[in-house]
Amino acid sequence: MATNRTLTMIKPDAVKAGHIGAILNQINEAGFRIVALKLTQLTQASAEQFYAVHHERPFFGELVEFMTSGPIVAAILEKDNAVADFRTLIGATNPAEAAEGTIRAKYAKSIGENAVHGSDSDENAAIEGNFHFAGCEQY
Ligand code: 3AN
Repeated sequence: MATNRTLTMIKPDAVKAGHIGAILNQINEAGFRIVALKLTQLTQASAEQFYAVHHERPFFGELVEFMTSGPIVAAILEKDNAVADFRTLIGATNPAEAAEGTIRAKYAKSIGENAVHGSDSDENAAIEGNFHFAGCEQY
């Protein structure tokens, strides 16, 4: 089940810039099916929990501040090989290194404000999907 799903967030920078529709369209056109979707805002506590793995990194405070700075769109996406294919679609963490045409190359401003999140493993995709969505919200 988890092997064909991934969790994305359209981050506050891209939401503020009005890119929700364009990014969801690119996701759909790449063959992903949206199986859960919401506009929401992370609290300090929920952002710290979501990014707990990065707690010791020097950018942790900045990351939490940015991710709580405005609404985000959270979505669970389904496709064969979803985790790896979605990371290819979004491009490198640093938009300056992201391949042409990728979501980060088109919409991200910097390594910190990089437009979208994509799960990095099947295990984390399942954890992150359940972090944002109750079972009855996942179709
Ligand atoms: P990815 O989102 O590509 O999996 P990670 O897991 O290394 O990248 O980093 C998680 C998030 O932390 C990134 N999406 C980005 O917002 C932020 N981040 C990563 N590296 C830096 C950095 N050097 N400076 C500021 N923020 C960073």
